[in-house]
Amino acid sequence: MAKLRSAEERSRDPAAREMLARAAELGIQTAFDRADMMAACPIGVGSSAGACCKNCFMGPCRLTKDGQVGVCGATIETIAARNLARSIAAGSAAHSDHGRDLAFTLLATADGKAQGYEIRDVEKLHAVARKFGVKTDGRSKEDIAREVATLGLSMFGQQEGELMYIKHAPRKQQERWRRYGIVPRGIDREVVEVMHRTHMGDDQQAEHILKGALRCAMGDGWGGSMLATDFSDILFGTPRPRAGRVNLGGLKGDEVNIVIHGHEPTLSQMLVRAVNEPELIEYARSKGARGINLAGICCTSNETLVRQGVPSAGNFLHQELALITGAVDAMIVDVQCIMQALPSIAGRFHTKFITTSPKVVIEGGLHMEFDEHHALDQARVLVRTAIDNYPNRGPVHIPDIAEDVIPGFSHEYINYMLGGSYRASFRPLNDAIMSGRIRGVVADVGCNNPRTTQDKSHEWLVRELLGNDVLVVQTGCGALAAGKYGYLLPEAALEAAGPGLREVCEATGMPPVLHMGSCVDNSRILTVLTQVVAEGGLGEDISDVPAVGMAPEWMSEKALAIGAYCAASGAYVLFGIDSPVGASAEVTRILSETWGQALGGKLEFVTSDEEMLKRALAHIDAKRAALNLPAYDAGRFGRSGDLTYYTRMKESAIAG
Ligand code: NFS
Repeated sequence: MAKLRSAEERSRDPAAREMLARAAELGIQTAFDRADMMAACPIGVGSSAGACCKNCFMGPCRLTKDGQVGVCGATIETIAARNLARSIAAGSAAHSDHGRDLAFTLLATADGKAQGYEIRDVEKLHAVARKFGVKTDGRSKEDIAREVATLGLSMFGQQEGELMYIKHAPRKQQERWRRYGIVPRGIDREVVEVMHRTHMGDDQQAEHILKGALRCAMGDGWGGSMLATDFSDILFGTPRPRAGRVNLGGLKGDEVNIVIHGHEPTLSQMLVRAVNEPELIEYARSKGARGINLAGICCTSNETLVRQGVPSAGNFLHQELALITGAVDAMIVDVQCIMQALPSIAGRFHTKFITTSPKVVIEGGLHMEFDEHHALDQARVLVRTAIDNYPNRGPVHIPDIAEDVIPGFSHEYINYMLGGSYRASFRPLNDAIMSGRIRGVVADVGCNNPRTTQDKSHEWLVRELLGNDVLVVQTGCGALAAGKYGYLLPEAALEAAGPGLREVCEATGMPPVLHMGSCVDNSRILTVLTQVVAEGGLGEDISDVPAVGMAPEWMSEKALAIGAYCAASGAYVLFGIDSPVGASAEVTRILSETWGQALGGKLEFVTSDEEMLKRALAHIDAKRAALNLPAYDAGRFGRSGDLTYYTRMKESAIAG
């Protein structure tokens, strides 16, 4: 029988440990148990133990020895590259399809056909219109939005040329992309081409297969995801810092709890509106509840946390645990990262588990299909369904654990924060990096994975990076992880920050850990890096900047797509857990050396957090040296600054 790990080995989070004990008491299985009981297939998509090809039915072929080939003669290099390419295509498809739906919502909003939606951020609409080459003078916001949305939609079916967003990257990086042949033509075209190229009997040279994968990932990062972020901001507002809370303690014992889980902000934004309507609050009271509490999981949570401060019940591995509290009256899901185990856990309680996307139906769930044309009415029906279910609650167990956070750092806000409205600029950040007060920047992003201790790597790496004077930017479940341990509160994070970083943060008012949004918002990080390059002094393209991306607890194909487009964009990217291409030394080399030479960025898989930190700091220091910047010296700084700013910021956040 498989050995079950202790609660401490399963999660770093005390709230999760408490709920795991509760799950055991109730005899409910979670992903933590299933990960212990189901050993990962050692060859699966690929690992040091071998690789499996199931792209045709002569196999599946299982290659475990050097020089072995599949029935068609496919080598381990081809198989490892093909498997990775297909994962990247799936991840890119998921992000980009999310972008497509937002484009349709924007179009319907412009046409006055999307009930409840409006163009909330006209400034952002104008900024995106300028990027798209759309005229704004003398035109109504609806007119501009209609053209912007139509152009956005056309990027999916574009067959030739270059995706428009590409020309907004640093010039040198664009040239590298053109030389290496990875500029995406159209978002959908690149996904289709990877699927074609990896079909039996097609592309059979590892580097060439991976070039196709990079081109596809570029269509995500500099296409579908970037568009998703831009259009979400236009419709729902560009994030600015606001107070919120993260963890299961955000659920309320005496209110109707509605948990929204998945990725798209479309329905969740309408739910935010509906739960604040006086008639529905009154209706909840009529059922004996004190009010209605909306809480999120995964990236839907990030979307509503950064925009409205809606509490987050936690990251990926909290989805089952939230249900086990018995306090969730309805869990409403849209797309992505939704475990199939949820309906059966919901069935152990009174919880209504509701699927809403036309793309996602889950056996055992109640399907109430969402249609943006009647969004607000549908949101009201969903809220009523949850309220009607409140009186059916049985015993409730909610851990009294949640942490205050201040998320919402869009690149627009960072720009403003550093310079104020009259001289908004990245100059103070560039200067701080150049002087060595800030050693470099790390993006810690990505999932939880039950194969490792939940949040342990995120928490340890964020703490160590801060202590090494590294500014941390975050998105996705990594951001929610950091939030649980206090790193998204400026004052608390400063306690962990090294002297130079602390000095800069105290002087400029910038927190040392910046929560920038959901996983599609990794595109915001590309924009920040582009602006840092444009500001001057830190090289000519993203690969010159002392910056690293990492996903220490990754699990999804979307994470691989992000890793690929960040590497293509010039970033050094480190992934934890294990390597999906470990079966092939040649593919491992291509992702690092070949991509490094051609694009300036690379993708590496490492299994230990210590090694990840070591490589990240070594890369940052090497980039500093290449720019002729002073070597990082922890002892040089830390004697100025103004701590009172943080005392004030915390007080105002608490005052709400
Ligand atoms: Ni990203 Fe968001 Fe989380 Fe991983 Fe899933 S929620 S899109 S894939 S698990 S970070």
